[in-house]
Amino acid sequence: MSDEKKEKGAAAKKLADPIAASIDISTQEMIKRAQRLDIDTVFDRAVTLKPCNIGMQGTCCKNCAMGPCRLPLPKGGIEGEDQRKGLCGATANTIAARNFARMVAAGASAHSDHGRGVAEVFLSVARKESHDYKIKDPIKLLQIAKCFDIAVTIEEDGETKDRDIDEIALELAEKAIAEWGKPEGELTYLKRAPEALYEKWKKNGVLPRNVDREVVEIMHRTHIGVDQDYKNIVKQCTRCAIADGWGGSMLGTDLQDVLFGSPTPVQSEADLGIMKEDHVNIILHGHEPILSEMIVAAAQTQEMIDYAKEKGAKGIQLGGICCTANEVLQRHGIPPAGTFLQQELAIITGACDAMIVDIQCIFQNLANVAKCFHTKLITTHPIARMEQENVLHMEFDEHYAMEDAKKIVMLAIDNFKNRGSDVEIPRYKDVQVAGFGVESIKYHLGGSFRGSYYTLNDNIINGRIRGVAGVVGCNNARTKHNEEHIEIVKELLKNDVLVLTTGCSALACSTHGLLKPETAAVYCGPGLAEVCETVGIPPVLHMGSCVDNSRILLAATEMVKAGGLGNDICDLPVAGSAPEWMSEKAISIGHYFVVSGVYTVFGYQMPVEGAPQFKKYLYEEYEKVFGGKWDCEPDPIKHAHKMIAHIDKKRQALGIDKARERILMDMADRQALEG
Ligand code: SF4
Ligand code: MSK
Repeated sequence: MSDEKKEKGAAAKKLADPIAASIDISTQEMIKRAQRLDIDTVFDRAVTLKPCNIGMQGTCCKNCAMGPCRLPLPKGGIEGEDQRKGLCGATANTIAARNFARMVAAGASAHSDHGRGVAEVFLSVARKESHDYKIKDPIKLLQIAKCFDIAVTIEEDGETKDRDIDEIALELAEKAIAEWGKPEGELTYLKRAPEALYEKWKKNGVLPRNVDREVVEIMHRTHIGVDQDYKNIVKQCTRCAIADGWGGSMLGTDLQDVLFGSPTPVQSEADLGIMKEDHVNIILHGHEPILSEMIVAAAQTQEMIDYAKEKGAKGIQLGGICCTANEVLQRHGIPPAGTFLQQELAIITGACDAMIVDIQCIFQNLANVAKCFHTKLITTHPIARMEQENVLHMEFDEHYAMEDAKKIVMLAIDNFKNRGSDVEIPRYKDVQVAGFGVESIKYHLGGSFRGSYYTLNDNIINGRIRGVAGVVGCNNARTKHNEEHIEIVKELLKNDVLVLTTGCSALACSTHGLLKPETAAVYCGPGLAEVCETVGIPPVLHMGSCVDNSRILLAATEMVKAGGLGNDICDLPVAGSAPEWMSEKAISIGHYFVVSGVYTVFGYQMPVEGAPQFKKYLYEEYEKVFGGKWDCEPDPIKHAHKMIAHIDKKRQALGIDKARERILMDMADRQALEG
């Protein structure tokens, strides 16, 4: 192509407005740099490629080759009987429910297959086949063993003796792995839910049998000509989503904690500014910590540090993207470089010597961006490879974990010398405290003496804390990057709502300085600020990655157990939110929160608008069955206030609404006196 043509092409190319695309200055700077270098990013592609309106409504079916059958909602809605149907007669409700179900199945599969991968490594460690991993949290191992009815003591000659931990680990590993495909019974972890919730699931016939079966059944039931009742399809979504949240994800989180250590609060930094010009920068991106744990260990060996220095660098800087970022942050304080939408931008700095990816949320376009720089893009997982030639595939084998990890780190170090001179790392980063597990919240808010969620509940009952919100999930290039996460969280804090966060939402909060104790004085209402300042915690608690949403379920269960706030999760003054959701995993997470009793609001449009009856079922009627329901609100302030209204509704039902009025009056009076 001639230069003139190229210029015309570039001029005609629609580009994103960096200021409109993101609230992060670092992101804006890197979008501008990419545009200067004529490298397209997701932000530009979102301007040129518009979403399909019918797909967005959830009413496009391509489940057989007679379709795709597309059933958009007519302008002005439906009057009288809904006559829309596909070639086979499938109604808009059936089609939308089937599409929704397949999203739940895909999301549950992604989490659960991740969990299975961890369980397999745990089994190989228990069998002493992998020597580079050790059991780092034996206390958690014993706790989980109890859930599986594994004896931790034995009787010998009338004496009770502790069993060998390795023996318990092996029994646990074998039992845990069976959860994916056992032929009968129900998932073992279901009994960890509050009794009232378990009984509700049982009464409604949605107790999952094993993880894999629930996914397979969704795929079967949504095949042409099988389940044609949207309510019955949603019932299977429920069973599958529970299998994710209270099964595959929860097992994944627990076994990761056993193998890699349960998180405790650590201080770190966040944003693209964590990358260092004079260091070898290795970016870890994806989800499973199996590999990233080893890379962290390898990069911290003196051997690798010396090797980096030999090659002219001052050291090795690791940084994370997406949920791998959360995993290595919560256990090692490795700083995140960014969220889902910043993955291309980390390479655009020109300072990324290697990006190591495993599974989920990895843009295929990374390969095209990496081609413009010296960056080595390395895929490591057998199920997630890239077709582009410049991508290296170095399959990771847990049996040779440290050896493989060192090879990868050395490759990054060797690549340091190939870095061009045109490096531009944004200067921005913020400080954070991350890594609150269920146990550390117990410690910080309950004290080691009480060892329960008593203090948290007490502060909710006395009104200082209005309620608790889980704000989680992705970024979506159809919305302004990070804006909704941050506005919603700030509005919740202002109204005395304690926030628990995971996934990319947690990374957004860390980038915007919301994960530090000092945040309380700046953004919180007086009640929440007082509690956080007394206890010394941030008002937004980082609880890990996407699979770690299971920690939020268990935190809610602990609140029920601590007493005073009803006897089921649906009684608690809590709400959930995924402001900028985009992945199928988010739909599975949303659904398991809903059917665990949580009012859950999504920010970006849900694929239900084309099927009003199906939508009404999820948004209104489902609450009567499970106590939780779906909702969607794109405006961040309205979104937060919907959550707050729900929290207040629950406070009123518990009879604790007056306490809050009293406490705030007391505080205002006190402040007036102090003034
Ligand atoms: Fe159309 Fe029915 Fe085939 Fe779907 S399953 S594509 S609605 S004919
Ligand atoms: S990484 S699923 S963009 S949260 Fe878990 Fe982030 Fe969503 Fe991927």
